[in-house]
Amino acid sequence: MPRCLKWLFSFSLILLFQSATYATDGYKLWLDYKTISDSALLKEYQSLLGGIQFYGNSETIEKASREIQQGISGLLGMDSEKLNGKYRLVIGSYSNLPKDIAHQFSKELEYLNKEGYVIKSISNSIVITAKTDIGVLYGTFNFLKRLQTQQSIENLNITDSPKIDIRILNHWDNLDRTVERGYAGFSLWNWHQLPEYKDPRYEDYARANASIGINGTVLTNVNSNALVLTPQYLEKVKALADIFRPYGLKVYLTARFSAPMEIGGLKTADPLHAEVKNWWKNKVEEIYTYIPDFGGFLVKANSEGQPGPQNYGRNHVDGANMMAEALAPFNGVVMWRAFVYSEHDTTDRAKQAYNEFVPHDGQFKDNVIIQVKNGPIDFQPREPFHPMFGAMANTNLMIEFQITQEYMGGATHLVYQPKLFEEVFEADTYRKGKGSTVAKVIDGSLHNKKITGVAGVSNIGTDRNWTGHHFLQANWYGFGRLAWDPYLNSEDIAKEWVKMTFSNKEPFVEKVSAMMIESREAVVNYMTPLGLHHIMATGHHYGPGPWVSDLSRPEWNPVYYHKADNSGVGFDRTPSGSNATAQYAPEVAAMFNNLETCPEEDLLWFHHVPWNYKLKNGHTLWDGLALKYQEGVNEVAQMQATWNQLENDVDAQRFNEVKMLLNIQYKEAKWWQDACLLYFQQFSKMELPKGVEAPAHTLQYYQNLQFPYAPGIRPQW
Ligand code: GCV
Repeated sequence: MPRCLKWLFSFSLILLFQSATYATDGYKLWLDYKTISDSALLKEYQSLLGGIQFYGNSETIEKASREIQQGISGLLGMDSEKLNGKYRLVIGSYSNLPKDIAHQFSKELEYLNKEGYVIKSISNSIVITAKTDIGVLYGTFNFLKRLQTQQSIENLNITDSPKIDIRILNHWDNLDRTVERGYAGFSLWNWHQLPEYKDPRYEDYARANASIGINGTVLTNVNSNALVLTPQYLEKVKALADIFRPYGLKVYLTARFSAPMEIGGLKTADPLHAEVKNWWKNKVEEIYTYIPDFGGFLVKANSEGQPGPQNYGRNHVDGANMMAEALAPFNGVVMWRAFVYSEHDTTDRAKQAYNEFVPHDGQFKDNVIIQVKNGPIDFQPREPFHPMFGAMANTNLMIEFQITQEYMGGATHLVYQPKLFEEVFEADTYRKGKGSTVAKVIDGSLHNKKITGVAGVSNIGTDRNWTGHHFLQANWYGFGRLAWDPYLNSEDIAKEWVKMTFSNKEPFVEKVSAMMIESREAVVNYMTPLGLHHIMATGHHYGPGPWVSDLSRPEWNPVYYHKADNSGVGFDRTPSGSNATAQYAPEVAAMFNNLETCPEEDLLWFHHVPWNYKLKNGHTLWDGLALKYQEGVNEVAQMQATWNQLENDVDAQRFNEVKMLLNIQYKEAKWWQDACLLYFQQFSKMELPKGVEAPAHTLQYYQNLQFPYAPGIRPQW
């Protein structure tokens, strides 16, 4: 077929694809390259962009080329072949570019790491280049983002490199396709039909991740199943890895510690046993025959019933290092989780991870990275930062966020989590004096770490819009952006996402991003204000359950965390209580210990406070608590009002879906307020202050509510 016909054909296909699948169901995420509606800007871009020249022939370059053609055809409403503006786009890695162009970039490239890129205007060209093809792909997405967010494309001089090595999603997906704490349908991975049936969605998933710089994915649940390590499943994993590879997305698996016994026929999984070591060595070798760039293992050991080295009288170092040794020859890593707590430790669950891990600082191998949740309990709407951050100067350590909303209303509640991620990154550990932020711990700069990482528990499933709620796509997006650069501003990210996903219209962007930013504090206020935590109902964690006190393990009961009684409420973690504050740097401990300096948002996390204690605004604790709940409910009402004003700016489908979900969120915020205030009122014995709505039902009514089929429940609990 003559070249021009070929192009016409492929251009028509792109348009056909766009119109056939153009729907507002959210499937296209932030990569919906709708034609720019501002005609002046459209003309300007058309006059600036000339032809596109790609250099290189890897699969990754092919993806970048397809992306730019699709993006430009969509955004500019014309065949990218027909562009004849001022600047040609020259795209390729340094080693593939023509020498006369490449040499102009040698300086910039010196400052890039292997995934970074440069976008620069030179005479009549805009050049996107990098050390690697993956860097080129990231640069291509960034260039398209400039068009999507309607920024200037003249005089460009952009260099950017990720600040963190491993930027990874953790899927808590089971082999039967259920998803632990998943609220967006089933697992994307159709294990039954893999490896032959390759759902096109796998590629769409990889492409979306690449567009925000995510470079790894753990396919399986940390509550793991050894079967995924058998040849039958490794073939399936290989099929996924092959699809993901051109997008720079490495595959990792969860490794069940007892696998040598369960699938290997050994009598023990003792990490110091020669046969066990050998089994893992062989298993790892086998995995690399299927997936030559396999990333490594994520391990939950001796936590919530998962097997681990302690079953054999060994410790975390023994377990992690044994796996690390097997992976080292292939440059694989072990991400070993620090989410451990025991019912036999009667002190304070918040202290246990630090106690188990920090004494082993410096003993883990170089390819082990300890994965630590952002706070010391468990992904609450707000937690102080985990005391392990900055406390292990000689151990690689990564942070784990939970993008899926186990403790924040599942996929029903609009909560913009990058605000939470940002708050954690900005927290000051004081481990090397003022300014020792969590971001510096995590990007490795505080203690000069060898490997760095950020993990996010995925909120993705088979729902057509991927995340169950259109706005929760922003949490996937924002996670990726902050994993790339933990110093970014969450509000800027929100605006960027709104522009790419909905509209560039100024009032719309302002209103919607403000609503997103507000949403994080709203959920804290209507669920767990002033430092309350873990008062969610049992098992599914859906809805309030501050009264729960009958579970077998003390630290599974909400009463363990709020300790409400007639004298007050809150967990005393100061030296007069559990002394968990001693695990922080002295400056931080002193701040938390002192009622005067402890941030009120963390008050009940660290102190047991009398009901009539005076808050900084002059209210008693009881009044302040009640008013915070009301504030949370009012904030959701405000979110509803904002959204309802925007009906004409959003397509009907997404408008209505979000509207319905906000209505549920309001109802549930009110439920949280009523149930919690009625419960705590039994102890405070004080009237609700003026401005707080009376509860709709009795406490007993709320206590009797049952949700046996709430989604995301952990099957074995
Ligand atoms: C995957 C919490 C959740 C569990 C989860 C666990 C973990 O306890 O409720 O579902 O298990 O955290 O992070 O391992």
